[in-house]
Amino acid sequence: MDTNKEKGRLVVLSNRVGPLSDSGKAGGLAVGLGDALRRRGGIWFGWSGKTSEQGTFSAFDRETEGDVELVRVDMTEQENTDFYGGYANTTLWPLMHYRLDLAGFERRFEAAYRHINQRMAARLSTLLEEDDVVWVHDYHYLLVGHELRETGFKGPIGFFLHIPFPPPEIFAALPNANSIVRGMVDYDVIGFQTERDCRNFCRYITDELGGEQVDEARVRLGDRTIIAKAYPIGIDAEGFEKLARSADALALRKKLYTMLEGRHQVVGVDRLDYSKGIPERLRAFDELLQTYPENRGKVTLLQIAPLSRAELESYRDLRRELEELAGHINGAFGTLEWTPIRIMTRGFTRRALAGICRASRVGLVTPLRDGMNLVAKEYVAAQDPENPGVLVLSRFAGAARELQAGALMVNPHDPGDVAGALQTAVTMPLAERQRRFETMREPVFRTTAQSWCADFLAELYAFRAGDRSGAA
Ligand code: ADQ
Repeated sequence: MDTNKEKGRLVVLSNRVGPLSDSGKAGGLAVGLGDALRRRGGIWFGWSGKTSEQGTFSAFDRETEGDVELVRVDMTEQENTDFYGGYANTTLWPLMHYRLDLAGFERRFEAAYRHINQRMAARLSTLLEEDDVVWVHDYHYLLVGHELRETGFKGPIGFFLHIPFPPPEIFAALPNANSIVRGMVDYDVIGFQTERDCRNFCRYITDELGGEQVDEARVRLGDRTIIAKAYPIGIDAEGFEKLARSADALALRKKLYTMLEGRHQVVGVDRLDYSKGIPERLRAFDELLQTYPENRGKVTLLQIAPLSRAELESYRDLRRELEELAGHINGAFGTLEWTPIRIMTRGFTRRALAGICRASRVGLVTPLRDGMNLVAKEYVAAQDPENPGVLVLSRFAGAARELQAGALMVNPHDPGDVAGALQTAVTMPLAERQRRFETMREPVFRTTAQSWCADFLAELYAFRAGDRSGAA
């Protein structure tokens, strides 16, 4: 990457800010963005995670590290409930994951969403300089680009959607869907996890709004021509591999091996979210024990599922369902020496996660729908090349595109299919495990968090104010 061509500070807006330093806590995304910000200098702006009476009018909370400033503002209690719990996670999240059955459409949610997008853009605009390049992240801020243009900002604005974009037939169910998509066209570059998501968005523009697909990467609506492309996100693969080989991870592995007493461990790591297919996964594990009884007493499922959005009913229901299911399966099959399923809802350090992945014979990643799924890539990066485990992967994860040649691909809705793949995984000979691992290792180490950032930003920086092909 030629950084000389990339003049201007980088300004990032995302729901949560940081951490910037390589504290061992930063996930791939923070590592990638942190690198990019440090290289160019800039600002990372977002919500403080706190509520206060002033809300988005609160004083900036500013923290400086070298040439990078982390800037945060609060929200009011009401803004947080209606914007974050409401439109972002009750309306958009289920809709984008093809779950119209779970989506709630309330007018006050949409009003709060438009208000917060406008407020965040207004606050951000007071920090901007003329040469800045702005990169907005995720479904919380679909309209910030539009609102920034209203403040008069003329520099390039990019947007990356971390979650899927559903087919137009689904997205059209959103009240005022047309106005949301029209607002998105004020971004100059829109990045998606997969070509399918990108195609769905472009189809919305052409089929629902009468726009035009100009070429593979560009779409036109009215007087705006923008870039819409897939930029699959990756992880800090070398960093994660290093963590998996660290002395701490090794100590943890030894402890796990002692506990397992020669049994195979299957691991699942997911935020406790209905998009991740965790109950379906437990049912598949149940089916494994029913159909292939030789695994009883020999295979354990460790499900790490940190609580997420616990203020929403659908998430609380999910937790209850999981606990019941695990209780039922453990009650039916467990023995004094062996508990079939263990569920842990606490957070782990990245080092511990890397160690757990390396100690697990199978990585079970079966979302019903997922933008990418970084856990699939982390599982691969953590493996011991001499004795690697097997990845069982949902065909509905964005990661399927890059990993399908090496993973055992499954339909997460079909417990028989997943149980069959688990049986294949626990009995797979070493040579085949190694061959499959090598096939997956290549894309995981090629498309990383760092290269993802660099590719997206190269496109965005090329789109300087004067060259905005869509500018009137
Ligand atoms: P998520 O839905 O959060 O991300 P995922 O991509 O799997 O899903 O990322 C989760 C991250 O959290 C992983 O790095 C994982 O290691 C970490 N994690 C999970 N459980 C943990 C625990 N108990 N302790 C510590 N860390 C834990 C959204 C989209 C995805 C997309 C990403 C990135 O839904 O589809 O891949 O953004 O774009």
